[in-house]
Amino acid sequence: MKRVFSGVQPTGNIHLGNYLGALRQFVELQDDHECIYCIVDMHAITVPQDPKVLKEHILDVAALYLAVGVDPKKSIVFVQSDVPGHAELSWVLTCNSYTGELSRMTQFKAKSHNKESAPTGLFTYPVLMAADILLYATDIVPVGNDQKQHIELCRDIANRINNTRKKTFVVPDGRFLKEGARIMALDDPTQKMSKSAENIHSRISLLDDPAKIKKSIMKATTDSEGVIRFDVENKPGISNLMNIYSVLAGVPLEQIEKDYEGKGYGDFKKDLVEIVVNALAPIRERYEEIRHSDELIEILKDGAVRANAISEKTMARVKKNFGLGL
Ligand code: ATP
Ligand code: LTN
Repeated sequence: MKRVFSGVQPTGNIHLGNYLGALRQFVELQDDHECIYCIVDMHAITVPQDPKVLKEHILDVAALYLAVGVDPKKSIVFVQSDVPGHAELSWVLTCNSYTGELSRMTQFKAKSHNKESAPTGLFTYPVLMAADILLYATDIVPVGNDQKQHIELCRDIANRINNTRKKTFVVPDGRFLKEGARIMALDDPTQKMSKSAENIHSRISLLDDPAKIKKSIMKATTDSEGVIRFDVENKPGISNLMNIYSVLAGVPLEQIEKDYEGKGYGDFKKDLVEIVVNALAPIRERYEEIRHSDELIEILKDGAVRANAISEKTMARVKKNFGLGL
């Protein structure tokens, strides 16, 4: 069985983009793959975090994993900082990555704003991500499109080490969906939907109530043409909404165009509200059941033990191939 690894940061507001781009794949893969899903808290501290809030967000993401359908009987679910191998391997990879290649990462450029005071962790973030993946001899990494560059870097580092030393790592492939891989912000369809955007109506969080979902969708930016047609370049707003509709309702884009011929954005948006509300209702319900349960803690503890056992094998091989330790 091929091994799958992915992670989500516990930074709050898990949104429809995270779900359609990444989490949906997590569930799809778990029947015929060995899946490992991580809550990457050490990635979250690349920007300042309140410790109490971070703790809560870790449990929020864990509960959301389960609420969307990740099954702990089939998949390993755990918290990154509970397995020391991530930090350990990250240092070894840091010594085998180039400042030049890290300087080219667009996420770093976007988040550091060219500031002298940007945390070094923000710069080396993609190396920690590579460590997450390589630690588990991962074959497949299901993520949204925005992570393509980071996956490429992970492959480059793995190949570089494999080619200059004994073969140490499995070289992973990213898995990106065709539809839903890049959900855009509702208030500005030129930007990706993001957890950190200030305007709460730019995103639909998985735990939003129906009134908030309605407000965000009815306010969503479209265009003045008033025709429901998929055209990302000229009509990014309505195309983004059509994308969400298509994936959640399982209706092809061409069919949506036909169904809404002669109708306006108002009609389309009203229907989309219903589709989104119905899709998220069972997720919210399951989340409420599990979020404050002892079961959740037990699942994470058990996940950490199982993840650690796999990671120790990789670290033993890495130490041997690099001549580290006794
Ligand atoms: P931020 O939005 O604050 O930049 P993030 O949501 O990108 O954070 P993560 O929580 O680490 O950061 O992302 C989890 C997963 O969701 C990743 O696989 C990422 O590619 C995917 N993802 C994030 N935003 C989108 C989006 N707008 N559309 C599709 N997938 C997305
Ligand atoms: N950088 C990712 C989160 C992440 C991740 C990973 C994804 C950290 N480590 C390992 C897949 C595999 C992001 O979405 N921002």
